[in-house]
Amino acid sequence: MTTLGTDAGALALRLVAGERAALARVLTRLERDPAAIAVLDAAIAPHTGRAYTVGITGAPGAGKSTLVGALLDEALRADRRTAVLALDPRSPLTHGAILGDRMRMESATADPRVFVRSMTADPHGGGLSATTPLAVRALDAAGWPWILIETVGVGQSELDVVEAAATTIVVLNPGWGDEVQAVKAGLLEVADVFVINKADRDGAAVLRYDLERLLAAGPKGGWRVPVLDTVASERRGTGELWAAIDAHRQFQEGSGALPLRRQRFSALAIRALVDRELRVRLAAALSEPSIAALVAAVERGERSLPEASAAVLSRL
Ligand SMILES: Nc1nc2c(ncn2[C@@H]2O[C@H](COP(=O)(O)OP(=O)(O)OP(=O)(O)O)[C@@H](O)[C@H]2O)c(=O)[nH]1
Ligand SMILES: [Mg+2]
Repeated sequence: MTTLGTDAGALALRLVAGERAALARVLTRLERDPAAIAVLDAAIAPHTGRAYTVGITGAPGAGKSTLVGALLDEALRADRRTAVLALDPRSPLTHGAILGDRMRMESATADPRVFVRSMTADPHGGGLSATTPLAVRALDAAGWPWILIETVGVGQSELDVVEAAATTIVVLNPGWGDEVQAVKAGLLEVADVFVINKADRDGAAVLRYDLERLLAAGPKGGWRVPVLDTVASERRGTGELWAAIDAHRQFQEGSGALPLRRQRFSALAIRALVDRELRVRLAAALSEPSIAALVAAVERGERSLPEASAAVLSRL
């Protein structure tokens, strides 16, 4: 334990000093080595709080990765150091996310002013809710001023940390009017900026009309949510998207909303870690030999279900 702690602590110091290889190793350990998380995050904690996080979410295939690639090109032109976390909570067995994402962001990834990292849900479940905020904090402590977080799906989990990014971009495509209706409450709650990507296709105007009608209900906390058209595959509209991100940041800095966003992020991060720990403990409790006797007692009608559940809970 001591060796592990010293080792992880030294690694975190190298990360804070800006060593790229140390950052990559820390991210890998946050993903795969639960025993190192406490030491790593404790070493990182004093150096967090400077980065600005931008969540980019939307359905599979909406063009999020292509859009992020285009944003990176734009960032390089503006000499803006930017890190990307590409999250795929879907099973790696059914989806070739990582290779594809690398290719879509390829033009920028060779530049030292850019850092791209993909994370895929482990096939044993648990998702990425607990790991993501730890990874964001590591990137922050490593000195990346802009962190773009790409993830699939909108409003699917109350633990979705992307929805607590300082600015959240929801990416939609022409022809998705029905989907917009179906999830509109969740969309409106989450989106600080709407992007209609693939605006080269038919139906962009209809979708814009639908979105603007939803948004007509009023500005969100004083912020008027913009609806932008992009053609990410042709690098069109991404300069305007950075401008919208900057405008939202300025708005929040002026209105004092930013500290609340940061608090929401931390609260969700704590919940996600607790949630994961509870799952681990529950699985352990349920695999204890004594559980068989408890189940048998329920089967025989000698214990009620709430009694049995209370007995399991008492072991967590
Ligand atoms: N016509 C058109 N195609 C686009 C545009 N942007 C992206 N695409 C294409 O849409 C497909 C999906 O793009 P991705 O960037 O992988 O989409 P994604 O949302 O990251 O997908 P997942 O990560 O799998 O959910 C690719 O074939 C892109 O080339 C666009 O603006 N117009
Ligand atoms: Mg993608």
